[in-house]
Amino acid sequence: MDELSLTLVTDRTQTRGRDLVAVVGECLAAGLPAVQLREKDLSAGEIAALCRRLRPLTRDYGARLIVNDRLDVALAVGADGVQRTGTSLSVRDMRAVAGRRVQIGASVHSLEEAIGAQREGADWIVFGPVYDTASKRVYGPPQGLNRLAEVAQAVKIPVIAIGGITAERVAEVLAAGARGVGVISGILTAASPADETLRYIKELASSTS
Ligand code: TZP
Repeated sequence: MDELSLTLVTDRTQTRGRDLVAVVGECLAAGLPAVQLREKDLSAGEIAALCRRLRPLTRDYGARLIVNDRLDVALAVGADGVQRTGTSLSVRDMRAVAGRRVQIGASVHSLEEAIGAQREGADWIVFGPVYDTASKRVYGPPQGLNRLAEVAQAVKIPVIAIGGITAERVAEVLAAGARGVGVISGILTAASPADETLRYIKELASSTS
């Protein structure tokens, strides 16, 4: 499965009290190709500790481990990638530090940011929120499918859509030009995160075939 097609973005406050690593583990067993650890309130040391619990699982299942924001942690734990946020080092600085040892994704919220991230050498873009999402009201109103399509047409690197993406919405998001989707609540809050992962995977497969 295309590694960029489905990224589970973590938020351990949304697991309904279940252990985050256990939840991620069952999603990986169901075929999840990528997980981005995004626990913004944790220290670098705590993020590294969580990564070290996730790394063997992602290796066993052949999935990618991406660390949100912290390039230092990504390098220390041998993660596959880092996801740049608006307050992180620039993509250019990250590349200067890491070279090709990790891939670099950039979270963007506008066409200009998307083009800038590509220019600086990002490997992929995460664009959103596409739909209204309780997980990220802080980024204001949803961007919508038209803006997503605009961004996807303007850059050559893959665009991952995020924000309010349910399994039912996968087809229209891919039709707008996204290479894949990033999901928090759609999977983490489900009664069975593994079953929900499978639903996304089936939707992705039928939308790309
Ligand atoms: N970036 C833009 S929206 C978002 C992030 C991290 C949150 C997505 O969460 P959900 O629950 O999948 O809508």
